[in-house]
Amino acid sequence: MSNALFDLTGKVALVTGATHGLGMAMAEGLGNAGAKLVITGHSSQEKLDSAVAALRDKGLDAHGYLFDVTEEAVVADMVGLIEQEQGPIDVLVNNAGIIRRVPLLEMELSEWNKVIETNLTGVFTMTRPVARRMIERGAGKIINICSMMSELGRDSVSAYAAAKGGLKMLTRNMATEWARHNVQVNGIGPGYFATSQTAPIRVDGHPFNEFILSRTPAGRWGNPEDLQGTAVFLASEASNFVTGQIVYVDGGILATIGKPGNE
Ligand code: GCO
Repeated sequence: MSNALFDLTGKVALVTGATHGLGMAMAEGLGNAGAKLVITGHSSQEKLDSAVAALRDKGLDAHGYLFDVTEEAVVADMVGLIEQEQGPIDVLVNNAGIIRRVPLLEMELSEWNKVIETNLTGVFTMTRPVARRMIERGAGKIINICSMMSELGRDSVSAYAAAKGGLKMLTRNMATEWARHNVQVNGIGPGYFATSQTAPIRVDGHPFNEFILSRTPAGRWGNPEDLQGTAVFLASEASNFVTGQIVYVDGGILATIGKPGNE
């Protein structure tokens, strides 16, 4: 099979929330496939600059822009600036997100709103100005980073699950409305990955760490690099007739009811 199907040379890929973790790993994978990288952060210019430098140290063409994806007017201006400075955005990866692990009855409304606003509404505000330009050009790839919580519930992550469940359906609706314009919209649903976001529940001896190792047929936490192939596939010509799909990269979690603890 021709590797040209997966070649991103000449493409501009924008990854939100990519100063670390899964976003940065996916950006690196897209860059290794030939894309020019635009990564965003929302709080620290220093972190953003450091992430851009790290990607450049790997020989990748990377550029950083600091803005909050939930601020609609700012996003519209930044998308215009990015396309002016870096070229048309061919691939958008909506990765920016936060989590708050609080039992639902104890969660403040402000915490709920912040999680929904960042993880779900932020995809609405970030994607529309990019999608309008992709539609004008007659082509584009949008990848929304969903979650195990797009399919499963878990104590203490209700707002996150509601947002990621909603993101699954937003992905399908974006796919529905924009397929006729040759804009494919898909999701990636990471399983449990070794990142700063999961660090608190991953420490050796933490009951959740043991639980995930037993609940994951592959018997390990994911490494951020495990997402790169799926990101390249959904960003490339290889997925031109794939849209509205959520690809779960989860080591088999969603395939199984699990096994008794003594096996
Ligand atoms: C949690 C985890 C999960 C993972 C990921 C799974 O608290 O259960 O943080 O939310 O981060 O979203 O797909």
